[in-house]
Amino acid sequence: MKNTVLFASLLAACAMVLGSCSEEDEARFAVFSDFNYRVVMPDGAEVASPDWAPLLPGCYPDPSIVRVGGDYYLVNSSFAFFPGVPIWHSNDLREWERLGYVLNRREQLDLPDSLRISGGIYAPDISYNPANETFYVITTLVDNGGTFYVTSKDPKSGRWSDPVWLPEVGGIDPSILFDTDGKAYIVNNDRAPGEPLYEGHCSIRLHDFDWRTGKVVGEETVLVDGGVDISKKPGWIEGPHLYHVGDKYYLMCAEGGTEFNHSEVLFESTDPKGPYKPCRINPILTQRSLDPSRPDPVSCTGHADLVEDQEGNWWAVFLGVRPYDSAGNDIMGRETFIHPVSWRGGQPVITDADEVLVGRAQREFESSLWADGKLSPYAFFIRNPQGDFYGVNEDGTLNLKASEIALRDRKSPSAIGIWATENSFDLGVTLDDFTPESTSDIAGLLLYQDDECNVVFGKTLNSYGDAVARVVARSKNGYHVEFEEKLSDSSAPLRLQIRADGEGHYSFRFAEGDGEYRDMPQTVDASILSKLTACNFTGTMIGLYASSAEI
Ligand code: 6LW
Repeated sequence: MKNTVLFASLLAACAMVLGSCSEEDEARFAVFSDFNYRVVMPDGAEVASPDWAPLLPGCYPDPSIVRVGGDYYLVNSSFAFFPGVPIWHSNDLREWERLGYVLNRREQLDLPDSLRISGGIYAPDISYNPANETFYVITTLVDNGGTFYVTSKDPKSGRWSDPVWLPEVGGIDPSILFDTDGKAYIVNNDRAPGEPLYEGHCSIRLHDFDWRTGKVVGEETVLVDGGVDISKKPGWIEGPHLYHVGDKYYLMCAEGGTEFNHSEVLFESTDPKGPYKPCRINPILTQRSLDPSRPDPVSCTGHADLVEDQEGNWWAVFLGVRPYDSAGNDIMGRETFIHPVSWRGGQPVITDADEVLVGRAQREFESSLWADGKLSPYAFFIRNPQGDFYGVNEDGTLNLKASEIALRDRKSPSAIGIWATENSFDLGVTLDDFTPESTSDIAGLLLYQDDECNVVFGKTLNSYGDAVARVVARSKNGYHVEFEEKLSDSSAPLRLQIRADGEGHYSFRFAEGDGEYRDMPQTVDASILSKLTACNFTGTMIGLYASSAEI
């Protein structure tokens, strides 16, 4: 009786919030409350230095930044997650407010079933055209359309245009320079000019961009073939940004690929279309020559963008990784860092050749998934969500439909999450109501790297029909581990908690009603979700999952 009454009220509440759950929608919902994510500072850990370590904890790679007056805006890659392109605002480069997402409408971003999790949106670039007082975000929808841009008069409004596609711009990592003479240029990574001479042989190309018509005009120009010194077979020249400073044009690129060999390099010319020559000091940022077992490392640094503050000081934002072990395994993926820029001999330099960047645990960064009747601005879904499968209720609970989509289906499962921001954290939620009817029904906490590499800790049934708390951990190469504990009261609220210990282990515990927590019998090695294992560009999504189709 209790469940029936509760469920009827939930349908009504859901209809009130979403206007879409209807009586005939007999799908079952899991009801959650008290989602909490707490960063657990390792014993003796120092809080990060205030400058940059990291600036935006969590999977926020490929940062691009622009300043207009006293307002800074910063965007990141978002791959096959929806909404797309996280956008942030700051007035001081220190404290950042999350504005939500640039691509927040289904018409702006099509992430179809089966799209690779590391496909989708790569490396957006945000810029501002004073001639029409308009912000531009240009990016690449990899595996489903290529290069496009959207515009807005006010990023704080959350209103961005529909995509304008630029099929002439190939490759990835486009960025726009609106020059002082009213002209505009798009630079991007693309394939090698001719036959590739080695693995990773790429080029940087330039197109004239007529912002009045929104079209690319003229022929493209190859600005860089290979990298700083092609005789050394430099791989993956990408992430280009063009700057006009004084009488010079600086072309800054990432070189070496976004793993341990990553770096940032710089070229200069007196003409936007070149010829460009490498600057005297290169690379201007890297940590690749350092001992991987050093304390608190920041590795894989590269893919930078520069901004000048109102006092004339220059800063670089760039991506870096804070691995939890010397092998380079990580939980957060590539995060955004910031560092002051010095000018040496007429060129910008981000870090000295021997400078060691140190990444440290951050204060709590984001602890809710929903509040005040709506999802957190950090929340996201896997690919485009299919219809309304969730509802935030007036009583502060959240309904999540146990859909017939499993994580392994490479579709859009019934899952909502945020990015893990530290190697050590406690993640918890209360499952107030969920009545599994088979061993395939499950609802609970999710740790997600991709369709194949993920961990679910939730309530389901065992083969005897008993309610159990079960952990299902899956990864590459057929890795599949399950363990469970029988529940004593299948109708009581179930509190679930996952702890990441900072050293690469996840532990699990649960409590029924107001009872004491009980530990699950095993732990799970975090490396099964590391981007090294999954070979992804992403970090670990932490959130909720419900399904009637197993995992
Ligand atoms: C990004 C490119 C890269 O577009 O990874 O490896 C891509 N380097 O710069 C996704 O982060």
